[in-house]
Amino acid sequence: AGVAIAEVPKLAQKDTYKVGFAQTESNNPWRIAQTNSMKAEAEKLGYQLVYTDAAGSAAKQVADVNSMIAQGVDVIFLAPREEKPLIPAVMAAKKAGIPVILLDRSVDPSLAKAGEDYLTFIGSNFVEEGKRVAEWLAKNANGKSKIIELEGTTGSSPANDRKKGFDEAIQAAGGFEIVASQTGDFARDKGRQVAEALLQAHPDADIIYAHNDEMAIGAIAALEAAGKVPGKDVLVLSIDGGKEAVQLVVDGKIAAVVECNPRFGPKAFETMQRYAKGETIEPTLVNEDKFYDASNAAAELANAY
Ligand code: GYE
Repeated sequence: AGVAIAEVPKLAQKDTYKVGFAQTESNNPWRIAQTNSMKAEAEKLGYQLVYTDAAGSAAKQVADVNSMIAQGVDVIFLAPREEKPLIPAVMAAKKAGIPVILLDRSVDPSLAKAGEDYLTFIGSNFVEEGKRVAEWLAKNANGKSKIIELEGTTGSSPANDRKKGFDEAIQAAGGFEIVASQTGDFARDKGRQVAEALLQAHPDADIIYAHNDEMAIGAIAALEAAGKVPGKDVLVLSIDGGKEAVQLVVDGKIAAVVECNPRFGPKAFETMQRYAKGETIEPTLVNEDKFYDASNAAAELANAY
């Protein structure tokens, strides 16, 4: 048996690179904005991009990474669908001498480490995003208190951390109750179905916190189908801040949204270039996120992705 090497593979300085980007799914505007940002930057630099879409399957995403390894890419950008199932892909790339940069979602920190197994994680602080939603409610809920939480994809780092940040801060605020918390898989129609069932079981719920815009938009459809007025009977809050959601803030149907910045291209490729130059890369590179509510949504609409 070989000795485990506690070091990320090196990256040579070259004029051009063949770079892999293993996307997790493409079923929402956030993913599409991220993919477009990666493709645009690769094109700008004249790098060859090997792009794959796992279509929501962690198993396919592992296979996608293995195929990139077989194709001899220089670097792999990976948006791991879930925290645990993508560990073998990270380890296989390391073993093949290919540095991995995690984009937007992370892997289980007890099973793979930044600076050892992969280079770094670039993305938002999801705990903070959940906390910002809770803090907005603590100030602005106006007596509303019974919360339905729509969680993202089970086992994904944004779902885990958006729940942790929100739940802790809402307990600390006092006076709120999470009456139900269930996954809607970050998807619009699943969010609608789950919200419909949970609203039937908890007709007195007056707040819906969705881990992303898509599920919030699904929940609004469920509320309207149940004869309730979003923004009046029930406050809806979400994370992502795409144009459609920011417009819904303008319309009064979403109360507040924390942006999750999907514009990864420039930072992703700059990080790989810094690494090739021999710079030490920080274990986490945090993206800045905006916040939208009735006070700024109209003015910010044009800037939303
Ligand atoms: O919020 C969601 C997407 O991983 C941060 O995944 C990302 C999340 C984003 O599908 O809409």
